[in-house]
Amino acid sequence: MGQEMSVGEEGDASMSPAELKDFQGLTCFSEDDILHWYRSFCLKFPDGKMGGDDVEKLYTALFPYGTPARFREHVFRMIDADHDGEIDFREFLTCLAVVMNGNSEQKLRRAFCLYDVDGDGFITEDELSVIFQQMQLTGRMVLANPQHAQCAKNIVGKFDKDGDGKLDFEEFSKLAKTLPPIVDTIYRDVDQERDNIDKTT
Ligand SMILES: [Ca+2]
Ligand SMILES: [Ca+2]
Ligand SMILES: [Ca+2]
Repeated sequence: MGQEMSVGEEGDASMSPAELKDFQGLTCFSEDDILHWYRSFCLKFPDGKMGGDDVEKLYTALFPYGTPARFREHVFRMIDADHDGEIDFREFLTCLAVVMNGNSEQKLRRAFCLYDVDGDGFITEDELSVIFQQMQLTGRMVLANPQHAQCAKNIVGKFDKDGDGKLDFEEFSKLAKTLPPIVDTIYRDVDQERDNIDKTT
């Protein structure tokens, strides 16, 4: 266990060789990269969790052109995979991996979480409408039809194949294939500014 490092009292935040391997499998980062991120994470966040202010910095890195506060809680959902309200190293690293070199399936899953506001596994018209509205506030997505509610209704109507009035992941995938900006806009600025992430962590 030569590589083992421990963060505060949180036993689950220590990095064993098995975890290192696990992270490698999860992220495709090299061992050196993971240990590099881990060291800076431990240094910055000795208790193994990112608090509110720290997450704020992460947002600034991810979205250098600024995001309204209300949009941030949606981005937080993309990162906080276990929904406990905090970002641990695993969540930080997997998010970083998806943002930096994730495949389209991974990006799609994160995007689904962003749109699925209440986390029930389905995207409703209301959820779609809320995100459209807030994306437009950030200047991220300019919809041909500025009526968010109507646009959301049209989209759900078109892609809701099983007729339950909402989009599951499979239906959302079809939507994203037809309308790539639905997912691309979330990551666009990130791709351009990924170097900033390193500077703030
Ligand atoms: Ca969490
Ligand atoms: Ca939902
Ligand atoms: Ca459906």
